[in-house]
Amino acid sequence: MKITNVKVLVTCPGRNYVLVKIETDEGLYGWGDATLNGRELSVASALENHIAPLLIGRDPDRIEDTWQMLFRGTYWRGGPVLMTALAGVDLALWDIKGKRAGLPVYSLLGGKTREGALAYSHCSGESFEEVEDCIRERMEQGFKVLRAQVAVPGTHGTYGTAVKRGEAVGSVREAAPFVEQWEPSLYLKVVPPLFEHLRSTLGDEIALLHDIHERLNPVQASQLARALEPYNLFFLEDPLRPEHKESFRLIRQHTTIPIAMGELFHTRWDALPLITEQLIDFIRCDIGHIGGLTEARKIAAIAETYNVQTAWHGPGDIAPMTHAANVHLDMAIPNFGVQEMTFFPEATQEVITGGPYFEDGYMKVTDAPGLGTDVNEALAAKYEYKSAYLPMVRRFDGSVHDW
Ligand code: KDG
Ligand code: MG
Repeated sequence: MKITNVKVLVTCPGRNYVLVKIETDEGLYGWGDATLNGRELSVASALENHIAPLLIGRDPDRIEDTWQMLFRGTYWRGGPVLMTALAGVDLALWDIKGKRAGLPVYSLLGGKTREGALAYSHCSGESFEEVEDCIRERMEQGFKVLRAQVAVPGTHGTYGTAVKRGEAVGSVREAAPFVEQWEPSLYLKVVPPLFEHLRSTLGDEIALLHDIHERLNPVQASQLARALEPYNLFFLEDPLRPEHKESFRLIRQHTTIPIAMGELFHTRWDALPLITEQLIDFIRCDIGHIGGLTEARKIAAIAETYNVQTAWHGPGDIAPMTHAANVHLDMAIPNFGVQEMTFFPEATQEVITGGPYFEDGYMKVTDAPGLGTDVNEALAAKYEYKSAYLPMVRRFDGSVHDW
């Protein structure tokens, strides 16, 4: 079998997605996701202009060799754009391999170790009561784990709390970046009382977690982690920027709260020191930004060795193919922890069909061969790309802060 064509499709059924279709001379094709929120066209260009020509004529069965060729063989390696492009190719090749074998990808990865992947969704609000109401609703839907974020009083646009403006978490704004406000001292004051409220009203049964989104410095993150200890968090996510791996030691020295990290990592070497030094409890790389399943399964194996569990990134700004890859891997590995999930809007589900589904607190995949997703290309073509940016963050004094 040979690769005959690589099609890159940029579509915006609600938000922008970059989809990769790899076609073969035997009529089999596979779909991958190469979406990088706010930088979609850079990845599409890398794929179309630089990567696709290298794939034509190759055997799609040789996933590892293709991965090595695109990562090591091209000299310029790593970074969000190239690793997202590589993930798009990688997922499409795993999809083809599964279809060719007539097996779901989890079966190619070693077969099921569990019946479903424990899932979490997001709850947020302008007040503690709004967050609580959202959690109660989600618990009725069957969720056993939930992320809780609350607006920081005195600021506008707190990360993860845009429900009032009708926007999904991390959603993009057209034309120019929306500027959010951020002050660490105000944030540090509001988060512990949020969890005190949630535990006193909801009890201990529901597992709760919180995303700092890499906005604190090491001492602030340690202070927050300590303050949150009484509330039995499932994990505290992304306390520091990925550049400051050595600072995770400080957090560990001050608290036993479980720590999760990784959505901004691009290779296994980014994740390595945190895993081998056991500075985190959950590795949560984005399979769509670290080169796909081929790299993620290696990271999972390294993590298994060091007693670290997985919690792959699962936001709405990666397409259902990556969510499918998440769950196929979750089903197969022994050290799965939890899976972040998204309910995609109808328009997205009409364009990208199939993918994992939610059932009583767990994500599941069907036994369809490959990743189990497909694309309605005619419909996708009707949703043209829209220029869009992630928000930016500024402090009260006007200076830029990490978003
Ligand atoms: O594009 C950025 C989003 O994917 C990110 O903000 C979402 O932090 C996130 C999460 O944990 O889902
Ligand atoms: Mg996050």
